[in-house]
Amino acid sequence: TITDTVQTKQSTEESFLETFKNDVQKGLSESPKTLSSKYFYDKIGDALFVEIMNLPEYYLTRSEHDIFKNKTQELIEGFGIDPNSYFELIELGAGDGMKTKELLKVLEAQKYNFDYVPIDFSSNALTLLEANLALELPNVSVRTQQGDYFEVLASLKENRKPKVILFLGSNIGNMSDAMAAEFVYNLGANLQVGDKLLIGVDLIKAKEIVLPAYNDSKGVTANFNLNLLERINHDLGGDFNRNNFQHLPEYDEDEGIARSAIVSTIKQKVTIKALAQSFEFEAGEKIHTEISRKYNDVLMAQIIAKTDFSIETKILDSKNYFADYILTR
Ligand code: AVI
Repeated sequence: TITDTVQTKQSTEESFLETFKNDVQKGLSESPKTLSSKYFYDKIGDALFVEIMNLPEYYLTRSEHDIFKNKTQELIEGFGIDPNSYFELIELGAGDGMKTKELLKVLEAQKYNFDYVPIDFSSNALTLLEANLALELPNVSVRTQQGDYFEVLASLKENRKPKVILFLGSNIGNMSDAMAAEFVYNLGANLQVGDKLLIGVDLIKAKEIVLPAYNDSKGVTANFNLNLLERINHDLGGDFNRNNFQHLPEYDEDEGIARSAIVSTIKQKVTIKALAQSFEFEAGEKIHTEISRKYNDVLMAQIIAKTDFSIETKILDSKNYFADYILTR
């Protein structure tokens, strides 16, 4: 019933807020202070991330789009799917589907027999994507799935259809290597032997290229990072004054990790009503917010070795900035 739906939505929001509250409490009590980048993505954060993807400095999206547009046949061969039998093309965190549309177009033209199954936590994103695909690729069969990736995959496992999973955009790079291995292992636990997983990753490269992607000249990335403070103000009754904080991006080329922090520019105290607690900041003190790992073959092999997948092939964009690894379960 509608009442059930409304109540489920309310309790989902309540439990989300409860987790957010606990994570903020824990993160700001640690030394060094931390806040998770997963909380960047409220309505404003989503919009800022779309803006980031269109920035001249943010090469990641364009590079992977280049692969999907110009190496489509290699992708399809990498999937090793039988042109005559049905499969499910599942995308984790579908977004606007710009890159995937390039693949869908070719699969359709070559008469592959498949359903496109985008999974997203945001039902809003799925509704927009579905409407757009109905216009642009009306012959592709789309079955949107709202919810948690693992819950949806677990429910799809029962149909025993061959599957190709897409996890694009170097989203895996926002996890530590240990978390990434656990994440990929858990994907495998929800798949069958022979299923494919495509993981898109940004590659380790010079600081002159990577750092500007996280420190754009228009300051959109700074807004994206600092919006987390506004979110705490809005959702948890904080009194952060964002003028007293600054975005601080770093990139260590040897390690291959871009890190973002928020720095307190003065000595100050911030109170969060929902926690009934205040937090002291020294001038120059950092809150760590995000890692964006960059990869190479060795790092990828180390992560995949901890899972039930093996690396099938790797497809690069024309500048060798970005790689789509295709794995077999
Ligand atoms: C979503 N994720 C892969 C982005 C990245 O590049 O790490 C998030 C982002 N953070 C700052 N700019 C973009």
